[in-house]
Amino acid sequence: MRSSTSHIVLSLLLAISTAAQQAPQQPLKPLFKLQEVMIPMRDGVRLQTVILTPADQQEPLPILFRRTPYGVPDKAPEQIPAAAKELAQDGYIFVFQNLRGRFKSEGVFNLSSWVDLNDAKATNETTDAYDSIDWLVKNVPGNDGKVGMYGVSYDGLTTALTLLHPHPALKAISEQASPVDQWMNDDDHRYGALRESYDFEYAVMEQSDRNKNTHFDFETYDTYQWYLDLGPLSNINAKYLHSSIPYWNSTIDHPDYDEFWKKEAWVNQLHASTVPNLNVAGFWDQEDPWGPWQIFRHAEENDPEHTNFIVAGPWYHGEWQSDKGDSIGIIPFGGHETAREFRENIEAPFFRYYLHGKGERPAWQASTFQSGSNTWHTYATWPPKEAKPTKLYLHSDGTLSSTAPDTTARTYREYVSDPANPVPYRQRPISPTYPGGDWRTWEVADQRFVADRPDILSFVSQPLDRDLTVTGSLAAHLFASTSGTDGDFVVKLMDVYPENAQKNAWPAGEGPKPGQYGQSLNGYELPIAMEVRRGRYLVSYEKPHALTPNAPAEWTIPLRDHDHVFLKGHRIMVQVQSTWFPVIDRNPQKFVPSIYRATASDFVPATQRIYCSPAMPSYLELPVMP
Ligand code: PG9
Repeated sequence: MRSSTSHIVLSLLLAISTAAQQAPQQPLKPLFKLQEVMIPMRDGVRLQTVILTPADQQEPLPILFRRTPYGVPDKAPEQIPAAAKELAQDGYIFVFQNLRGRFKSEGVFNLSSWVDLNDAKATNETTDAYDSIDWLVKNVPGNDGKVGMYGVSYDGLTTALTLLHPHPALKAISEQASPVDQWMNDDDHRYGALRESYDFEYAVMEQSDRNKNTHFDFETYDTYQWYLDLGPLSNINAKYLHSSIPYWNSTIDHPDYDEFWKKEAWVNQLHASTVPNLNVAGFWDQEDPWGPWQIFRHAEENDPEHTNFIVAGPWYHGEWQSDKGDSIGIIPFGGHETAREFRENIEAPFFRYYLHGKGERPAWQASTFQSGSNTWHTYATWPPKEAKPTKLYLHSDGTLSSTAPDTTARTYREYVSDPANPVPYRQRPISPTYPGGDWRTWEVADQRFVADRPDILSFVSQPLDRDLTVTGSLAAHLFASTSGTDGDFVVKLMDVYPENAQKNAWPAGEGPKPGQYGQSLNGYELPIAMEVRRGRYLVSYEKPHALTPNAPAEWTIPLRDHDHVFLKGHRIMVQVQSTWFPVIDRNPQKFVPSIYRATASDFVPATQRIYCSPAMPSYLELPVMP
């Protein structure tokens, strides 16, 4: 599992062990001294911690600390991997710690973000970080009393949770792709719609065996087929897990946004930038694209010292810690090595300023690598004030334009959504989420793979006569109805490349060859933003309501923050569908008290309508830059 594609979590030092395999014949001079310790927490539980001190250390150094559920390095690195090169040059003592209940760390791993600041006796990821930092600055020889924390995803979450009660020695953090509220968005749900394959496979991975990361043993390679054959979700426990995975049990026991999930939503307790913090977000992060923006906005509520920053780029989950980051899927970044550039020009200077007291603090609040134009940008505030909300209307003839519908002749388009034949979220066969590599880039997959489905509506613009730059938060507003009493709508906003795009995108001799990956950039339908909403939660997240059959209702579907240029000659496309399987569980389309207790006969086809009339205009709202 350590090679798990999504988990850049141990990139810093696990990559070092990989590099060691390619070591030249001569034994290399040791770069670090490794020491393993068990650090006691306030309740007596001891956490397995590995300290890597530079072998040639000349002076006291700050500590860079990372807390993970995925395992710590077991040997000192012999080479510095790409992801750590820029940081290592500045000089740090690197410290890695397994969370409670993982590997040799004592205690129980709850897979929880719950922090009760009012309970003085409680332990959680905030107190464990606090106690560890306290121990480290008092016990690690040669440290200078300053600590930074950083990490991607779960390690980003443990980093971000320090914001709720930081130790005084913690001087800077970079929380990268951290989730904040697992019911509302990111890994496990999208506005209450369950990320079935992710939630299940992840819970199994982390809670089956404390000593390793476990991959569920699918009998069928194409997991689309496996989840379809599974039938109702209750079969996961009935047939496979037998209630042995606590996080999966909690998911099933708490379908709605109840106290359980509200306690997990730690970000609601954050109202200030309590430590200089550099948030990092990927626009195509297939796991945690939303949390970083929430942390940024919450910390922004009180930031008199201007220590709250965000960086975002056209990245899959953790891509900014990969070697180069010069493309995503077959989409090139115009010759930029965005991952290296991020680390060299943003991440390392950030820690250098706050931990070594050298260089400049960032002169911006937000920085992005903008897709489409393939250029770095900085913004004094996010979203930039110049961006103007602009509507793009869906028309009943399948077009998309800035003109509102004016016809009353044909007021809607419709399709039948059948839970027995759900739209695959990516090209089948769909391999298990981990450890294969294809999960990483599914969000940039050419959507032509679903072009022939009758249960998807497409709306497409004319080729653009000039570049259209979209910077800020996007949303879809649909007027929609279903013949059922529950249902989902998925909206996808796409950038459609011209038919001759391929030859211009990659330098001569580089890039995919015609037919490679079965794809070409010619006519490519690139998703820019995609999201789902579930009908039962339109009125209230806490208390689900049945929909009234065939009654149009307004659906607001947030599409998150983006920075993208739709280039001249490209077209904009919007697609609407009602299944997205198995990344999103199937809605029975008949209202039941809990979808997770639905039986096979509850799943029924339904006719879905999208309205495009003067009285009920469906549209996307885009923040368009002048
Ligand atoms: N996306 C993973 C995760 C983070 C936090 C909680 C649960 C899962 C990860 O890649 O670590």
